[in-house]
Amino acid sequence: MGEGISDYTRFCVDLRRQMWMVGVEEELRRLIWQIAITGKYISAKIHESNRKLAGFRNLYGEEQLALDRSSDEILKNQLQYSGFVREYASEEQDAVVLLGKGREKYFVTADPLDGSSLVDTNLAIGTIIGIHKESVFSRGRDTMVAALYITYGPLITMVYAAAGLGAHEFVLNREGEYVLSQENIRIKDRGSIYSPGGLRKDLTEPHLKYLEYLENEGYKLRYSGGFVPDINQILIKQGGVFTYPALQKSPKGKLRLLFELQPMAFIIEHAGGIATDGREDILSLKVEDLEQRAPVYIGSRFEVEKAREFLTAGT
Ligand code: AFP
Repeated sequence: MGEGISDYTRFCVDLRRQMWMVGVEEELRRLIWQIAITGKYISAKIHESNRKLAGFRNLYGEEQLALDRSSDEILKNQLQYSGFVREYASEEQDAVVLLGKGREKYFVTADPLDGSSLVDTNLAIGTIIGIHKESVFSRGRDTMVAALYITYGPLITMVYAAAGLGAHEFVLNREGEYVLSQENIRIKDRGSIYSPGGLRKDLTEPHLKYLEYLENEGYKLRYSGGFVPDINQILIKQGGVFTYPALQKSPKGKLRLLFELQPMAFIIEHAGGIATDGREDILSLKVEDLEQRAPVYIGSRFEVEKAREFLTAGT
């Protein structure tokens, strides 16, 4: 957006206007806006939730909170009537859901409420969305056209990136509008925080050596157990690294490639950062099935490349 726009004017720029100004094409603008708006309804569910278990388990055998399922329902219903979505894949659904008549433009992936196990602790949690122009069973770099996440914290914020058009943050104001707070967010090549997932006892030797390196370099540990706020912190503090690595007993780590890693990798890359599984770019990994997990190193270029050095030393 033009430099001449005053801060006050900039702050009043709402989501739809900003997407038009940076050049997001119309149908994608309307879809991103419709998804972002569900943040208001999911937030309302969070406020009325009593963390009751829904008595169901998801594809991964994890107990689902009523909140997980209601957040998924809110998203699915909104997308069903958007007119732009052909298929919907969600962490809370056992299979891809056909939403349209087969001619709609987009495929949407969702982790409707990531970190929901934190809801009773009042820590920030989030919604993660990937938007694809063709079947998701391919490489994210070939299929993704946009991604967004919503953070439910002291403020409700939304970050989106659309192919080639940067990464931008909005705050939901009292009137229920998303207004621009940061445009064209850029991550520094080297940061000062690290967000290390996984239990120490389960970590591999090369990864332990990498963590020791970061600690000796004086990186500050910042880890909440919520992927969305932990990634958001690296984006908004403009640097650092989040990792959930290969574990001794789980070489693919914990986080889901389609629902969690691809959207965040898309956004972080649009902010000048990188995301790998320790060796290969996350967006270069082929999605074979919905359950697929991958190790992840995501954030500033220096820290992620340094991880690759430790993990490939001697190979
Ligand atoms: P839940 O959705 O079950 O709370 O898991 C959250 C998550 O998938 C991701 O948001 C975190 O980064 C990661 O798990 C935390 O895992 P640990 O609890 O093993 O640290």
